[in-house]
Amino acid sequence: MAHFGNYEEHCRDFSWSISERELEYQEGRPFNIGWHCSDRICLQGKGNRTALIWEGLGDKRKEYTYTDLRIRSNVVGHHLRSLGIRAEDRVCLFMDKIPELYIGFLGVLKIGAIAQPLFSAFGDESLFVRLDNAQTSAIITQRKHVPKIRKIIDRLPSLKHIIIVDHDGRKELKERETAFDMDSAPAVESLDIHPTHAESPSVLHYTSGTTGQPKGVKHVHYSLISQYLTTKWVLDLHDDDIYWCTADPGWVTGTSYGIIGPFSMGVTQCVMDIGFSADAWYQFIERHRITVWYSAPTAIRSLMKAGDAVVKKYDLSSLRHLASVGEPLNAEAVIWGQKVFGLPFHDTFWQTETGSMMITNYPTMPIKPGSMGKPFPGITAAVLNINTFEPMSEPGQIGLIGFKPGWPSMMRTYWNNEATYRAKFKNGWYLSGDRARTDADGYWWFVGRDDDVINTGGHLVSPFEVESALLEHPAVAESAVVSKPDEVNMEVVKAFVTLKSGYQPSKDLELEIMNFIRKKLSPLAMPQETEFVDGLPKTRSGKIMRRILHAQEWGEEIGDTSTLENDD
Ligand code: 6R9
Repeated sequence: MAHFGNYEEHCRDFSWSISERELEYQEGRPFNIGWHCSDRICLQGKGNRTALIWEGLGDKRKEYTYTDLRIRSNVVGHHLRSLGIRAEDRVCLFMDKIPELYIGFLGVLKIGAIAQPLFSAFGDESLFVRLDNAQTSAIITQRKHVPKIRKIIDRLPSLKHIIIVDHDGRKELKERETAFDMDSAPAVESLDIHPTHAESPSVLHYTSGTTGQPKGVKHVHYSLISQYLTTKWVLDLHDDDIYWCTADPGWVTGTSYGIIGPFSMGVTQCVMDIGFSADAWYQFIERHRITVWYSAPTAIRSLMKAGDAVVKKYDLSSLRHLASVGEPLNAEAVIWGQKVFGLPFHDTFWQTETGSMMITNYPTMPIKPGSMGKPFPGITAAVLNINTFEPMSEPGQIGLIGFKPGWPSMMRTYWNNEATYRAKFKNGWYLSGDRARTDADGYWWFVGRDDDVINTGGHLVSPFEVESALLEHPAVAESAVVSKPDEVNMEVVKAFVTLKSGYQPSKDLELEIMNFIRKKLSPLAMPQETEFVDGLPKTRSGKIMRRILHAQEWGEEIGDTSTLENDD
């Protein structure tokens, strides 16, 4: 039976104390996510249960029980302490989806340090701005990523330790680099868990904005109260479930629901560190008898593209509950799920800043394909007037998605950027930066973003960050970056570029620029198309009007151009 019952009844009777009670939280007492996700599960007598099943390239496979999770995260915590890492120091996790990432995350939290996960495909510049902003003390990484760190280390005086988890002795270690093998280090049976409290910082996740550098979203240990209950009620995890979250812990879905949620409930989860292919994914579900699957629209669209015949090659009968997050989930994708798996995908809407699901579909509530569902019990959501920030009670009106502050996993600030954090609140509401409408039945429908941030395959890309990186290319004079439509990723990055004198547009130059951005930032931020232009549309004050270029790419009305520079 589903953990979640009738939506209206849950809303009526709701209090976060439901979650606090189940997690035995007591105000003023120590509360630590790392402990809750490992030691507590063992104390419940579930130490022998499999916590993590991992598969990597070349048929590599590893398994960890909850006892292993407890001991190995102790090992990581102990090692970090021996290096001098203290509570609230930032420790970056810069790894592919390997066990050290999942277990290291818990180890960092156990000693009260702040976990800063970063997507391992980030290039040196993306890495630099985030490590510099956070004044990170240590980075845990793999051999293959060390060259990127070596490139920027001279500019990062705070970064004292580069901890390499798979050092094989073939290359020499340089200054500040040390080798650490999590699996073979001596077991640490008991570790003094740092007495973090509800409001102690836990995780620092970087997210993209329209202007300026990426923002470090600061979360606290109390976030577990939201993450646990949403995992239980929305993902409906039960003791015997085998769960698969396809997200990378470099992004918030991969930590909130790829580490914290499932481990705090003591279920078995699977991780696949192999690139995408429909066959590989279905095989993975079949092999591990996966029951609950949390994925993203881009992946689902790719599976749809691969066709229904591939699905039939595999026994996917273990699946019982499917969910999705990251971008709008098309109605067709929901219906396709029903057709080929006999199960619809349950869309969930939330953000790095919200820390946990906000508007979602529940196992027991009828789905309207294309709708994000309804606010989680205890969450007060409203469609706000774009100018007055007043809630609009009439269904059908489009406005800003606003949430009443105060849910447990709400971000506590943007790191070193309190002003930008404050600007997210208007008229007593937290503004998500997205637009939506509701219908007469109280279901929410996503309309679009309210800013220029590009959502490519569920990953947010800052146009500003790409523009800044483009300017560092010797041929580029000016640039403007917008999204353009794409069948699978919904949006991809498109760059408009003016060249410095002496440079000519060419296919080679376009490829060179693409590669330049891929290496510096990441494959996600790489422009899929670069258009060389003579000039960019600008306001009279000299600001590039991305809106005009965006409209052009999407075939939309351009709208008000009265502030345009060359338009008197
Ligand atoms: C969890 C996560 C947040 C932004 C958000 C919105 C978009 C997320 C969505 C969705 C439509 C959904 N988004 N879920 N749009 N329907 N179900 O993705 O966090 O990386 O911070 O992105 O993603 O635009 O504001 P994050």
